Amino acid sequence: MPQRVLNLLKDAAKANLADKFRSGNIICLPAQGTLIIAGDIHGHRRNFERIVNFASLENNPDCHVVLQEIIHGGQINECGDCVSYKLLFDAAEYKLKFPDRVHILMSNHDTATITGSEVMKQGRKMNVSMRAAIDREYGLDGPDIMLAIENFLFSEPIAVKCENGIWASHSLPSDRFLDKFETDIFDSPLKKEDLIKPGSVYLLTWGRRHSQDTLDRIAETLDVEIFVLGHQTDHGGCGKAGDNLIIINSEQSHGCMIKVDLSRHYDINELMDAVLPIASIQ
Ligand SMILES: [Mn+2]
Repeated sequence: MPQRVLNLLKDAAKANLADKFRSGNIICLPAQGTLIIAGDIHGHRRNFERIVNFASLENNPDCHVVLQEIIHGGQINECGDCVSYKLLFDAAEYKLKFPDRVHILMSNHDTATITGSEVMKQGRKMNVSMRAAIDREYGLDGPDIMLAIENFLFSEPIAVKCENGIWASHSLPSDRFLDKFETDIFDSPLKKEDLIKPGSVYLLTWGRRHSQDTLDRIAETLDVEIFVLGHQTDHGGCGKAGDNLIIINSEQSHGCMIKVDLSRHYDINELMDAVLPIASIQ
């Protein structure tokens, strides 16, 4: 059993790096097909399954799915610890099944796991909790499983850029760190220190509450029209958080996703109309 999981994570990490749409650490999608963007999942298995069913990638050869922040939340074991790694394994399998069309973005819970820094969710120390659950399930193999999880997370791309001007990432640098943000993280191999404050992957995945001025400056730098981010839960399932920013969240019963036609341009209101409540899917 541990060997199966170790191989799965190793192969899925290779698939992350070998994704044919990956350029540096960005997934660049052409003006063709559809893209489903999900927000934070946080162990919400039912929503993950609904997104997978809706995308039906076996029947839709031009469809891509973007997932993010799979871990930390959802089911717990008999000791009350977080077993969201099981959903991460399922997401890794999904990646392997459709290696060039499933794209799993690096989130701040991922960076915290990779760097071993603590991250709280609803008052719980999530890294401690998930590690305890892994040790309970895998015993002496626990540290190897944990290392394979970290390697998988570290292989993830950090953004998706579409030819139609839409950009998806977990977040963007916040106003006061914008001047410290270095865009070479999009092109160069990532280093662990990029994930530690004030490294630029840290800033990209942890930033919140962006002013319109910041959004406009980043949009110009990255040549982007509309940002679709996760990470912020204060908009419910979805919300407009700027003239060019939509936040989506997929971790609750009222969670949402966005279905984008990659062959056309959108204004922000048209893209808001492309938001779908996940609960509407069987
Ligand atoms: Mn987050």
